[in-house]
Amino acid sequence: MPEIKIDIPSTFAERIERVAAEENESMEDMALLLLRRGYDFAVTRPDVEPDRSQRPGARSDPRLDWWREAKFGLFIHWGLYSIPAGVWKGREWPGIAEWLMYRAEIPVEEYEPLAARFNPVEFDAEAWVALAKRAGQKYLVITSKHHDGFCLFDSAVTDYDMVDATPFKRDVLKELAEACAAQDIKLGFYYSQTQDWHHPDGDGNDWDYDPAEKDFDGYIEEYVKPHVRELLTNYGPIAIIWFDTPKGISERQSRSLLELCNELQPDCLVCGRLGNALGDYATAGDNRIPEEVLDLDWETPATINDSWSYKLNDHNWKSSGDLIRKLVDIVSKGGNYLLNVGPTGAGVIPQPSVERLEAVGRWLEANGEAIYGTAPGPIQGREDLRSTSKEGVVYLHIYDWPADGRIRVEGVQAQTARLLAGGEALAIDGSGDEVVISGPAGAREEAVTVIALR
Ligand code: JFZ
Repeated sequence: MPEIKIDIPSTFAERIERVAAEENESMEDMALLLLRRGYDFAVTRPDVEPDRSQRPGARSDPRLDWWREAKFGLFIHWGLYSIPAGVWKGREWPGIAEWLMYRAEIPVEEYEPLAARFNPVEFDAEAWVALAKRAGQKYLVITSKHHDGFCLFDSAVTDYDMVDATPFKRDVLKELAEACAAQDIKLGFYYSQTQDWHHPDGDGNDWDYDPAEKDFDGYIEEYVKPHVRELLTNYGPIAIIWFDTPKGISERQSRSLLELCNELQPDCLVCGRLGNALGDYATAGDNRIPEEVLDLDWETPATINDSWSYKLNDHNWKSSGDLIRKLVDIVSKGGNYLLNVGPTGAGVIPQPSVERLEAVGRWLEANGEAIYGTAPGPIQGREDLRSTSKEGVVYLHIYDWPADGRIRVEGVQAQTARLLAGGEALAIDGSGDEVVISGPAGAREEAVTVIALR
């Protein structure tokens, strides 16, 4: 057997040693097991899981109509974790940066003081919303409370929030709510209902608190519910509440949260990660795009680089062409794309994200007709193109323009073909169910060229 030598941080080794001892396994077997578990989680999970799925009846619920038309939203992961940005005590931790507290098992006592350093003087709600607008996004979802437990809103049930615990003292969600209303962008709140590594009764923190002593139901009743009440009362109309990582939440608990949301704001959508298949729409695994059209309302939450929250050394930016193709791919299969940015601790959205969002926005400016309000098109399962449709028009989204300029599609009838951007007419030769379009040799746009068939 070839020997591979890997340097792992001693804290990892200690953790493996601890679980190995608990489970009575060798360290080697335990490392293998953990690796396999991670692999299962990352690779073999279905794209859309039943428990993050859509409740019965929601598929025909008109409350979702705006969301079905919108297709494209901005996700924002922002909180205390944006300050260390993946680095703790001089060591860079692997993985998504908003999980730093958990990965490094940072005691609450050591993590809390980050709040005193959270002073995002560059924060500009209007500019963030204007960026979403330029990108062609119709809604925005921001982390009101992520797993680390810190609240971006002024809460009466904790002081661990933006207004009470930071030198900034501003309710940034209030400012965002105002900017969204002014610029006609719908506002959604991400809220971590199960995991809370700061609250003694929340899920996840087993380094400060003994899991056996936790009163999870008390946490839901006396902490989560008052938060949901505040979020759905103090910020005007909220379009979406984006719960996450349901884990062991019971059906009764998920249902009671849903009822509370419905009572406070009947039009507010609840995402599938509420748990127990009770959400208004299904949320796919992060960055996962299903292979085919799903007869569900579903969404892919996705990152532009790898981390959700700002991470100092994550430079793995997807190209704008890649993002445009992902948007098209998702929409052609009936989904929505919730694309994320991670602002810095100072409140700045990283420039590579800004540039890419603007590039998608420029593409949408010319081709939005083939995206917004469309349904999956009649041509599916091809590598070289995607299709959408609306009001009798079929839109072909060409990924790979054939060298001879001729595009053959089956299963559509059309009299005319035009490039959507610019309107140039293309020669079309239709016989029966097959259409041959003679385009220019070489695509007109780098990422995706759209042809409208009528
Ligand atoms: C969750 C969070 O833990 C993460 O920090 C981020 O907020 C992201 C949007 O959601 O992580 C998940 C949840 C579900 C899957 C993967 C990561 N999944 O189903 O594959």
